[in-house]
Amino acid sequence: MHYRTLCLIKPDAVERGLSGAILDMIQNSDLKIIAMKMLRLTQAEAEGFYTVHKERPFFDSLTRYMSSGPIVAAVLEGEDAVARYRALMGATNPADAQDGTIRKRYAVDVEANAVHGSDAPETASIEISYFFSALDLAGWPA
Ligand code: IDP
Ligand code: MG
Repeated sequence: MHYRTLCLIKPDAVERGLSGAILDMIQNSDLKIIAMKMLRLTQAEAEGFYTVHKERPFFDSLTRYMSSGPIVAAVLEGEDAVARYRALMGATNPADAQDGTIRKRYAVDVEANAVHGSDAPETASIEISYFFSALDLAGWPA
């Protein structure tokens, strides 16, 4: 199936100047970038994005970190884009991530782990619409 997924380059990676290298890895894996922007979330906006994690002990720290500086948001498209981008990102904890993955290469720790990727096609479409309007994606066939 042809899917879209949401990619976020998180504040730790943007701050270290890794956006270009990460986007390069994405494009080299045949995922197409069909929309992209740089922005900074408020903590309330980060809480809205990560609402599924609101009962987790790391929620406050996570949302403070995600609002601590600019991020890059991008919509990726391709065959099995959701699963393929998850594989390219690697495990949540970089200590468990495989060689050649974005997190193995660039994550600092389990929280500041460089990138976000949607975990299923259904969550991908909700997450994409958190950052992008229909008009932002209008140039591409659905
Ligand atoms: P994912 O980003 O690989 O999908 P999730 O379990 O959905 O991982 O967690 C969302 C984000 O919350 C992670 O990417 C990471 O930034 C943070 N996080 C997850 N587990 C922990 C933890 O145990 N301590 C601190 N932060 C965590
Ligand atoms: Mg997740």
